[in-house]
Amino acid sequence: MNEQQIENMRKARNDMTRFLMTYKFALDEMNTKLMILKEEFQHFHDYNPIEHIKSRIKSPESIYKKLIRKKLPVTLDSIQKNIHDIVGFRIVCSFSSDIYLLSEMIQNQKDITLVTCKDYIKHPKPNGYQSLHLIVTVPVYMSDREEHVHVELQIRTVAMDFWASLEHKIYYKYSKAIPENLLAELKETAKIANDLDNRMEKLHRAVQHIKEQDMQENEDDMNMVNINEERFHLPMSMLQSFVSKEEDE
Ligand code: 0O2
Repeated sequence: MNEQQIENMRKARNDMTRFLMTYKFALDEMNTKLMILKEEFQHFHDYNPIEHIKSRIKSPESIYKKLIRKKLPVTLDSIQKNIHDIVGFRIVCSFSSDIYLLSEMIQNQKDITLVTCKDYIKHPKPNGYQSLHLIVTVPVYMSDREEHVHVELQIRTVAMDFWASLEHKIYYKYSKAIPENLLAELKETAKIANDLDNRMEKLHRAVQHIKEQDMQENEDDMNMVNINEERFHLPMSMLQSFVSKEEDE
């Protein structure tokens, strides 16, 4: 390579780095949003709807392979326009109902725009795959510009995640076509995972109902508040003042 070619390659590498930085900021932004939702939900509903979250930036190699597979131009413009899963989140929820609750909470945020929603829970894929896929944009504010960056969110339950991870592993190990009987078996296990989710959801509802009844009976904690892992006393007169103001309005 001559000097000029080396210089051009260096510039291309720097452009790619700057380009991917924007996605890293979008990942940070979405992470903060999810942490806030998780903490707020935990506080008011007394349980954690998010079991765990994994996030990743798609590697340049995977981006390149996807462009080639889809016969798209290999340019930064083309990547920005066509590859919407450079930032990917996998959010694993405790119960099926949490998936839709979380999806709604995310979509209700004013600075988030929904681009596509694929509901593989209501309409599982032929192989049995279940998950809710959202593509959204989040704004990223930089020193000289604002960009709306695509983020993919895959939201699913523990059972759906377990199934998808194993199915993925099975496919990776097999270089040949998978025999029909194994495909049928995989589909059957997806049904079992779905049945488990439905039964856990029923149990969860029953327990929530009992908790709500208990809360109505126990008013001892009325003048205490927990914030930032600290327990504060709330003067009763202060609470009464809030209540009378609200009643006046
Ligand atoms: P990776 O490495 O996981 O990111 P598109 O992204 O729009 O070109 P598609 O198929 O229309 O492709 O998107 P879709 O249906 O939203 O699926 C995207 C991602 O969902 C996949 O990413 C997988 O992670 C996951 N997924 C979809 N179908 C299945 C499935 O049958 N089994 C499993 N285990 N995962 C699935 P990528 O692009 O394949 O790769």
